[in-house]
Formats: sequence, C-alpha cells, structure tokens
Amino acid sequence: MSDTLLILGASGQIGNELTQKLREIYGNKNVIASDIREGNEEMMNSGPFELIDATNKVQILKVIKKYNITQVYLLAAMLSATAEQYPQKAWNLNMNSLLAVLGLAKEKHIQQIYWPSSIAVFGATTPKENTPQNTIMEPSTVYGISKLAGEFWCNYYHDKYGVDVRSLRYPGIISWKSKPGGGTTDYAVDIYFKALKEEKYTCFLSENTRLPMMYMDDAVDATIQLMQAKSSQVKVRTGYNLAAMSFTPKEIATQIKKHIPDFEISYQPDFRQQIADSWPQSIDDSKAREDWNWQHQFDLASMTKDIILNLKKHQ
Ligand code: AKB
Repeated sequence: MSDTLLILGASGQIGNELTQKLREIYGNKNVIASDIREGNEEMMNSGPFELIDATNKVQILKVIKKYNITQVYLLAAMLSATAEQYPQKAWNLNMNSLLAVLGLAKEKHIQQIYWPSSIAVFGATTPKENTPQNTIMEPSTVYGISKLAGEFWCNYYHDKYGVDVRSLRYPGIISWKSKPGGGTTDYAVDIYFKALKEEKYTCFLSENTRLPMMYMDDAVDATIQLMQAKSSQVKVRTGYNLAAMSFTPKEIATQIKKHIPDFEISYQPDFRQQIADSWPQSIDDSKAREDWNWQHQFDLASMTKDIILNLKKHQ
C-alpha cells in the first residue's frame, strides 16, 4: 500500500513549504493539508485540505479514516516568543496535539509520525558551542519545556508501544515564501523583507547574538530524509540535533549589504534577547550525519543570494 500523508499545521511557516514538497513527491491527492485556518492559494488549489484543530483527537481520526492516512506530520505549535505571552495556551497546544497523535499511532490508526523539536530544548546551563546530542537540558522557556517533554513522550511511545515517531531539533528556519510567527529567530526572516522594501531594519536581538540557523530548503530536505530513512537507521527517538550555519545579526547584515549596499541595521533588544541568550550558539549534528547521512547545502552567503534573488523576482 502506498503512503497517504496528513499534515497538521500546514498553513504555518514550515508546514506550508513541506506540504508543497511532499505533494511533488507523493502526489497531490496523497498529501492532505490541514490547519485551523485555510492555507494560501497554492495549498488550497493543489490538493485536499481539511479544517482540523490539532488538539482534537476525534477530528484527526475522522480525517485519518476518510483518506486512509498512514503518516502524520504534526507541525502545529506555538513558538518561543508567543508562548512566553500565553504559557498555558502554548502548553495545551504543543502537548495535547502530540499526545493525540501518539495515541492514534499506539491504537494503530497510523504507521509513522513526524514531530518537530527545537534547539529550545537546551538552556543556559547547556554547553553553548558545538552543543552535543546528549547534554545538560534545562530549558527556561515554556516552548522549550514543551519540546523537551514532547521529545521524551516520543521516546516513551517508541520504547513502550513501538510507535515509529521521528523528530529533529530545528534551529531557526529561514524562508522567503512563508513567514514564521512568534519565534525568537524570526528576525533572520524579517530582515530580508525589510532590506528589500526599506533598506533598513531594527533588530530585536543585539548585534553579536549568535544562533544556529538553517535555510528552509535544507530543513524540508532533512525532514523528508529522516522520514524516508529505514527504521533501523533512526537510532535517536527523542530528537536529532540538526545544523547548517550559525550567525549574528551583524553578520547577516554584512551579507545583505553585499547585495543592497545602502542597507542599514540598528538594534533594539527586547524580551526575546533573554530567550536567545539561553540557547546554544552552534550545534553538533554528527549523529544525524552518521545515522541517516544528513548533509546541508546552504551557508549564510548562498542562502542570502538565493533569498534576495527570489524576493526580487516575486515581489
Ligand atoms: C523559535 O524561535 O521559537 C523557533 C525555534 C528555534 O524553535 N524558530
């Protein structure tokens, strides 16, 4: 039997681009997009779409049965900055959606799950450079706590009930097609839009705040590669460290200036600075590279060139 995929949270930053790539690979009719709100025109016109609240197990099961779904990609989540404003809401969304989907796999309604974790599982006591796969994890944000708890729920369901659930600790994901919402790394997306429109940007993090980041193309490839790996290759059932590049706001501004010489950046750090300061500066992802041959394509210079080219073409 061929795979039929359900994407929960398909209208978000990663969901949007992942859905389109999965439709190219598995066929439009075999990738069911869903969210609590409708997606963009491309998503709504290219394949099936269902309105689903990702925390509602009954609603999810109904759609699983309707389309004979075999795999669920659960991308609905509240990100770090927004979660600090709405801690209880964030916990409910991030945890209840995961427990609903894990439960459906335990009950054998689906065969495989993808669930994203984040570098937010790490905290101020974690080694900041080349952060290892296994290390001290004391997150200080609600989002980080939910991702750390989620990783261990995934591991538990895998060990105890044989659920095939796979996860990546995403760094900040940068894209030009879809904007993120409510994250601490969002500045690295906003900066490109503002650079093209206004030739200036006020950054909410300080100039030397170094964070791990990744271009969307690499994040989508990593996700699909992990899901297509043989089960025996997937040796980590919490979340895999995943990396491509690390940079500061000052360094991204320097790259942008190569394409837009008049671009100016200024700095007005806000509450998100504290979140960023608690996260690693760079990640050791050798386990992902060893277990399922992960390789990134884009660095800061090639990503910047690609984004500016595409934004100029499409705006
Ligand atoms: C955020 O900033 O909250 C996310 C993340 C690193 O998980 N981009």
